[in-house]
Amino acid sequence: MNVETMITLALSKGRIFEETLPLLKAAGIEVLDDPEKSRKLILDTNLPGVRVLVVRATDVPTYVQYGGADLGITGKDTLLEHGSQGLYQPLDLQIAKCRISVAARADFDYASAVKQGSRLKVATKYVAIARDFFASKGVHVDLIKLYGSMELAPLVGMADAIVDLVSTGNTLKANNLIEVEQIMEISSRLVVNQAALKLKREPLRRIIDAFAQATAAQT
Ligand code: PRT
Ligand code: MG
Repeated sequence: MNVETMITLALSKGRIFEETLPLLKAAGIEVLDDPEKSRKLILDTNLPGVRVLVVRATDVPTYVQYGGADLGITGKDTLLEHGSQGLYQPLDLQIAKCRISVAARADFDYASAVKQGSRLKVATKYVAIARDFFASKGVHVDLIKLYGSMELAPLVGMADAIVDLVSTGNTLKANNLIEVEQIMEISSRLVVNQAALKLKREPLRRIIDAFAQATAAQT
């Protein structure tokens, strides 16, 4: 199989990979390796013309944008934060659902601070989303960029609040934080390289259509 006809799909390990497996199955594709067990970064499938790249969640749009992959699956959070330039986004797959929210310590009166026009210290890895959100509310914020474990920042007095993804709410609860405001609902999107869509139209259409049908059947 040469590169011109090979279809390459970029996925991240963990929840997106797991929740994508049923969609792939609907398209007749089975991944032959388990990324949690294998160290391989290129996974074979039952179809000789389809392979899966295992990349960091935040790198999926980049691989697709630059043609390292023909298509990929990525959270709306990642697309908003890191940009979606040049990506065709045909489908909301309704997987890896969560919301992006503001959370604060129980003893911090977020509503009053906002009402009084206080300047808030907010820790997050989503600085672009947070900046837009607070700007739209007219709230002044000092943003502190973190790369993970945002929940810690209010606990050690480094921030008044965080902006982070929430699904069950268990992580917030375990760290004595309260979800004080929801910013938006998040789910994962199919993203496709524009040039690949022209050059490999038929095989990509088949996959996009199968994903669309499987998604519609789920909702
Ligand atoms: O983990 P890593 O640093 O390698 O990368 P990543 O965090 O970017 O990837 P991953 O696989 O954790 O998340 C990929 C995508 O899954 C995200 O971009 C979201 O679109 C989506 N998603 C859905 C989530 C969650 N639900 C989620 N709950 N991503 C992360 N979380 C985290 C959240 O950040 C928090 O720490 O889970 C914790 C909260 O979960 P609850 O259930 O305790 O509320
Ligand atoms: Mg994670």
